Amino acid sequence: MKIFFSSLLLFFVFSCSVKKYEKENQKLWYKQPADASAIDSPDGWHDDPEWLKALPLGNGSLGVMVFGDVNKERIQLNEESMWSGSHDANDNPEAYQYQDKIRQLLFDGKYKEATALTNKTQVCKGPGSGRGNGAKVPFGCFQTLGDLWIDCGKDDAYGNYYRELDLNDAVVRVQYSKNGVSYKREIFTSYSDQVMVARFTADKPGRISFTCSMTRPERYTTHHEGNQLVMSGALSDGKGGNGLEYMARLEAINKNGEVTCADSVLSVKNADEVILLLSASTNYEMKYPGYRGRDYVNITKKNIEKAGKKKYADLLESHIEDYSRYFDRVHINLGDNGKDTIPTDERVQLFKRTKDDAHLCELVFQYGRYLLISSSRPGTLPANLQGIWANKIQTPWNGDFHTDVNVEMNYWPAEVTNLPEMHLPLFDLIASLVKPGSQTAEIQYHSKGWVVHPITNVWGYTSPGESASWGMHTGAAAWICQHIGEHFRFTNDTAFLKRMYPVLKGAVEFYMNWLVVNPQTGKFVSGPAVSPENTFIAPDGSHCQISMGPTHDQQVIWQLFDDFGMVSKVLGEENKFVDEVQQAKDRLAGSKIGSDGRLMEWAHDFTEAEPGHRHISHLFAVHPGSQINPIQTPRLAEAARKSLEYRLSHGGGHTGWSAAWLISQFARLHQAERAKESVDLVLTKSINPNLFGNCPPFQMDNNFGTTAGIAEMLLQSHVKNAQGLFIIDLLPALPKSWSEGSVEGLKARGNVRVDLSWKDGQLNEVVLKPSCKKPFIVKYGQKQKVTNPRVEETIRLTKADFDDI
Ligand code: FUC
Repeated sequence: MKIFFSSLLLFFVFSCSVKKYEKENQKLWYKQPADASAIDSPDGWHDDPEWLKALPLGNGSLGVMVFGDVNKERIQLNEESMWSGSHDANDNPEAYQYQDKIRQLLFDGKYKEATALTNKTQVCKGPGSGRGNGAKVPFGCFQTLGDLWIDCGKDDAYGNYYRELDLNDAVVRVQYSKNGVSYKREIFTSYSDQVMVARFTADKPGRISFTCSMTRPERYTTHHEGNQLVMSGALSDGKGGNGLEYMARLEAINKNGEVTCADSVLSVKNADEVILLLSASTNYEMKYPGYRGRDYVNITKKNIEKAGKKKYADLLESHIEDYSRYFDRVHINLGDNGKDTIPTDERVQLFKRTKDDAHLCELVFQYGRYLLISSSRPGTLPANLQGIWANKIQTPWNGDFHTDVNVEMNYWPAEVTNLPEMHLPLFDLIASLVKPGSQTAEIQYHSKGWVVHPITNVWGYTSPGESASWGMHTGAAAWICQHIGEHFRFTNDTAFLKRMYPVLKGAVEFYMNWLVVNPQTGKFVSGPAVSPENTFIAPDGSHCQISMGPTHDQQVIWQLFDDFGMVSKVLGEENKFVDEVQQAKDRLAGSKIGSDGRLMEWAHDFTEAEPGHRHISHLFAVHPGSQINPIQTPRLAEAARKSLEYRLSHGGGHTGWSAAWLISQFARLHQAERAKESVDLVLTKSINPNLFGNCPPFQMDNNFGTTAGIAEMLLQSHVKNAQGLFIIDLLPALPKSWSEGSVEGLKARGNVRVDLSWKDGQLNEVVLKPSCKKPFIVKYGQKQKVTNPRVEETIRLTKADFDDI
């Protein structure tokens, strides 16, 4: 109990002393360290429990996991472009000649033969992603950079232990006492200075002594350059040679005491205070076809040199300034019930029993925003399956960019939770796929434009996957391009649109060539294609995946064509091609309702082989699309609701990302309690002690999906009325358990900032700050109000304003 009160005391001392402003307490905190002496499992797919207690920091490209251990500290290191592998020619020139044959088999209902022929002739050439184990094949794998070890050399007893990650300033703090001395550590990764900074202090002089070393499971050497420790090496190119080159550089700045650096060890003796600076880089460049060229050695030198000239206080200040200008945009209160007095790992366990902790929901909401700011910055790579954090050589699914829900989910919170800048790396990735994707379109499909399938990497992989059952997701390019329209709808940024128009047009060109007419219906259908990773039972009882016109493809291609029409109009692009695309859109086979009232996943009312399947791709049009919604398409929305309930009643939502997607789905269908139950499902089934999400294994998309889902419960704006005005829907899915609360700084489409507060489950007040004069609709319940804002005007409405309508 004494330890508890003292760490509680420390907790309050800390929170009072450091933070610039006192808004919400948004900390992950613990009473014990993650055990740095635990050995990671060599099995890439096996999670390491102690690593999942460590605390993540990131500046978009440099990611670290701080264990906070006392006698021997481990800081596990990542650099976003640490990828084995290399660009490779995986497109299959044999594919094209079989496509019409496969289509005919499918129109004739011969699904078994068609699936077999697709598997034989349409998949990529070569090993593809190595079935998710691509570390040693050209596809490659996102890998750990290595570990920084800080060894005090003795295993002394310690007390008063406390560690935290403060989301308000993105700093990890560790505190403990040992031999009558109180020690503190502060660690952060600075975007403005491009270094990790770790400060070690004690309340008595000359007490800081430790040795630093850097290691990696393979392919590394360390040496010293003057007083700097350097780790470097080259990864496998997947073709038997050396590929990417990398470097990490460490320097210690001491107050009194002595620092020496020899061979592979940096030693500190009897210092009053020590600041460690670490920089890392690789020779990766997102430039097709070589993807190399960055002067990584000098980058590490320059970053350390520059940071080394700054005072610690200035390093910390510029970091907090840079970080909080994004993070502070949104504040949320879901009816705090004071449970933040319990260490985070304990309250996660408690939540499994009680499912009653509004503050944990607030924390997880903000954590998703924190992780996006930490893993996706202008100029960096986008967040991958693990954000930018991985401690393995073989990361699950290669830590790649899966485009059949996962990378999209990573960016669902970006706009609505007011982090549009964090969305930009995704557009760099999409634009970088145009060249290799045009190759794939030409070689595999003899088509103009560009295409990507369900997986891509940092080497421009755009070919199908190595198995048709998941690899033939031809809707992927259309799905990922939806983000272009979304970014514009939230920002009104026409310069961005101009830049991305050729990218969008290229994808449209591919689908205009890819679509064929279904001889039975006269409608345009996509195929041969899969409904991502799902299997149906064909009339002959065989388990198949390939069909013509799976609902998902029809929906994402509709969205792409609709967005192309909208964007062309905004940019004044009027021409024959634009008209043809709109005609094609109207001729696409649409979503249908099956005999049991559910939305059909395939063009035919097939039985699913796995009724509780994790993917719900045929509900794209409910979320993140907008074509199906309770306002304009109530029948389809009801069918979608039935599909969700059916999935859940058969064990659906069993992966973290799948449960997170359910939050947004139910919110879009105005099913408040079901949406909240899905939040609970994520928090009880798919969360680790450090609040990292689980697929399992560890996977970050559900962190982002949960943040986006909670925002969808409080605010929506994806539907337009008949005059094309966005309908800003207030509290569309507010659960009873969040009866009182507020949220500030969310964004609605049309670039409108929205602050909301509610009491007894009813709207208290909404404050809308539009950034332009465009009128929009504000909806609360069934009541709608048209607004004609003047620029920069603030519009305040209360429940009474809607009661009067
Ligand atoms: C898809 C999902 C899996 C996992 C992987 C990264 O294959 O079906 O659950 O999330 O992506």
